[in-house]
Amino acid sequence: MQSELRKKLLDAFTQAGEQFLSGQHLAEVIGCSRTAVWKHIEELRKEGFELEAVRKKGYRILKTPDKMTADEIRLGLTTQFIGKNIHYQESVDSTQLIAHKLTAENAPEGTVVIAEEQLSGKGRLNRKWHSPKYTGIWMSLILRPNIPPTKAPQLTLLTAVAIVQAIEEMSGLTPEIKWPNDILLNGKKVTGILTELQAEADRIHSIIVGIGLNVNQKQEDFPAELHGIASSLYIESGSLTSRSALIRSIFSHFEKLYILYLKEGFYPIKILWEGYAISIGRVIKARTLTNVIEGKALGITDEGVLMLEDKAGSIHHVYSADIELQ
Ligand code: BT5
Repeated sequence: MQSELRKKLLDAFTQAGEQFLSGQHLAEVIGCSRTAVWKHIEELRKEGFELEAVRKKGYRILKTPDKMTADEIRLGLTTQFIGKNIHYQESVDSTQLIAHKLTAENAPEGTVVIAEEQLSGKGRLNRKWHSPKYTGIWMSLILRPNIPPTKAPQLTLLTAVAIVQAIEEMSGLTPEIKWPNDILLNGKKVTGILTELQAEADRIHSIIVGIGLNVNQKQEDFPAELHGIASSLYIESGSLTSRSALIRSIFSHFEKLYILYLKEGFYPIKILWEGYAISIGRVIKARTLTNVIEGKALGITDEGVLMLEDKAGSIHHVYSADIELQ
């Protein structure tokens, strides 16, 4: 976790934009000595920030490194609670495991675990999630909504909408959502979402939403088994995207949707979700843990459950499955 002083310093630079901030002003805002300000500025430089220092004017930030450190993300972040606490590590087994641990230590809602690389990133049903270094966004978000456990899957759908909105904003690409947890570009997967729950029968302790987003990978960065299945924003758009700017965008879209959801329920999210959904109206195959249902996807219920109509005209409610588009 970063220090409070560092947070205040980056908030001050965020508000100042291109304006210079004097050492004296920074010292007052942050509540420390000018020497301490100078030390923090030197630390930012070591992390790869480029700062301009001009006599009698002060400091301003010219360039930020393309890392996803808490500092890098914090500069320009305008959310109230999502991403306000960032736990950053270069290399981890899985950000989900760390998030579970932090949850047990009472980390506040909105805490995020971010890594540059995962050695055993996981998908649903313990599948593997390929998470190479410095190319994608591998993160886990801790939430503590006051909803019954049965509604937890709605947060997967909400997260998908937030990510699609952020990708649209940052890259101009138009992704589609494949129920329940895939985001596709040109039919290939660029994002997977893994929602895990800590709950009692009728009460949620926390929800940990894992997000894996392929950002700057080139084709050759994917292992052979993912060729033809997976893609990245770089492959689809031809340009590199700043991962930290994309994370800030995800945080801000997510927070708006989440606040709306807590206030008004799932219905407004459902309407947005349907606008991006790929499978609605198409014949699909849903593989659940116990069987395979083939039918036309009619849409999702007001609760987020997929509705399939089979050949005989019966309607099936699917709570969790892998979907194959026919
Ligand atoms: C998912 O599972 O799509 C959920 C992925 C969640 C990953 C995040 S990263 C941060 C957090 N920490 C973790 O350890 N996990 C979460 P599922 O629907 O089961 O899809 C898994 C399948 O996607 C694999 O079996 C592969 O076929 C494919 N896959 C693996 N890595 C991929 C990648 N980087 N891009 C696209 N597809 C991938």
